[in-house]
Amino acid sequence: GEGPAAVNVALLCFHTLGGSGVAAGELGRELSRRGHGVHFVAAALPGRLDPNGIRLHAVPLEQPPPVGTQAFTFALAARLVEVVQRERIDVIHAHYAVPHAAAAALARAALGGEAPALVLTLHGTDVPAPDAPAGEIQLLRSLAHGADVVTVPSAALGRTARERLGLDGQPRVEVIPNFVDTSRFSPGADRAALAPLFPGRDLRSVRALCHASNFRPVKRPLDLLAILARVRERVPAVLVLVGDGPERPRLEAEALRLGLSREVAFVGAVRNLPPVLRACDLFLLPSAHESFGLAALEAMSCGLPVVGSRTGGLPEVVEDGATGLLADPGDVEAMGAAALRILGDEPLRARLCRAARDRALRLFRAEEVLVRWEALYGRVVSRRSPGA
Ligand code: GMT
Repeated sequence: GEGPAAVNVALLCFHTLGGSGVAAGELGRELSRRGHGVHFVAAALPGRLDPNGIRLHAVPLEQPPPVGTQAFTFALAARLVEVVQRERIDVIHAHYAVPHAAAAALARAALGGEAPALVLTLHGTDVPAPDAPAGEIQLLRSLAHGADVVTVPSAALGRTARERLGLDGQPRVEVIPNFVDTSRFSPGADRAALAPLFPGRDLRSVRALCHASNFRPVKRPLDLLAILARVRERVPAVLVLVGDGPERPRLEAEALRLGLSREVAFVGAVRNLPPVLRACDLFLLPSAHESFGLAALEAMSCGLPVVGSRTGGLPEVVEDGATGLLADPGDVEAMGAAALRILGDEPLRARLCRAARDRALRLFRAEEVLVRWEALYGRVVSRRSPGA
């Protein structure tokens, strides 16, 4: 049958390492595959994205003083005005309230009656804490209220956003989860990627733990080493750390202090993550908070069980007891014990692996989630141009 009408979407997102950039990039890729017009208006394309069929309208991030980096929002808005007019944009989809919804609001004010619809996806860090400055909260409320629809990747973030941004009527807050390309992130245990990370080491009886993040303090990266140390009291194990960020130097120093340097491999940003995941036995995500936990979903899609924190939206991704084991944030005793339980019981691990993959396929497949984005775009576009 005929698919939904093609739309022209302007995607605003961060291109840096992190879930929101990955989520926006993957959305762009899938929309383009399905015949929609995809226009990123951003400093650069999100890291993992291959530019085929996708347009980047680049906005320089750094400008010398006296303009300064604060002018990025203005430059983004100005570019957006041009792109909307030239490319006949139907929907602006902003990932992150600041600066993207702010730039979209400026552009829409300038465009007046020709302004396209605005979809705002919150990812968590852009929802103000209760003790944030009053002006900031008011500004974020007004930005969120200016969108046609606000989406969140988890019901947990939806509750927080409704409460802190006063979103209790219009616009609607809709939960559309992040998704994963389940054919690329596929299972198939293969130790090959591990050997070069631990040269000269016999890895046959060693269990491998994996973690991927941007190493912000909210990820509680030191807990990874505490969990590894507990596991190693009983089982030979190594830890593979993917990504980069502010806490990495501290983590390296702590690994050295604990005598774990040879057991921990820092692989940095990785373009092709699935082979690294497939080489490991278990994924760790001990964050203080996660509004979703896209890295955990990618691991599950590769058939890895997850040991992590019972916080935010993570329990909506990882089904505690079925696709992994969760504990309170900071409870490294419990997480270490959970990891040992899984690694010491192969039938249990095999059951969790299968259930992890099944859950990714059932609830978070790109194809399933894209249908929901298309329906949402269709709805906001027809509301803007009735009879069109
Ligand atoms: O967690 C980060 O530092 C990255 C951050 C981001 O903004 O890119 O991730 C947030 O958005 C992701 C995509 O929706 C979610 O999977 C992460 O859980 C969320 N991070 C937090 O809530 C801390």
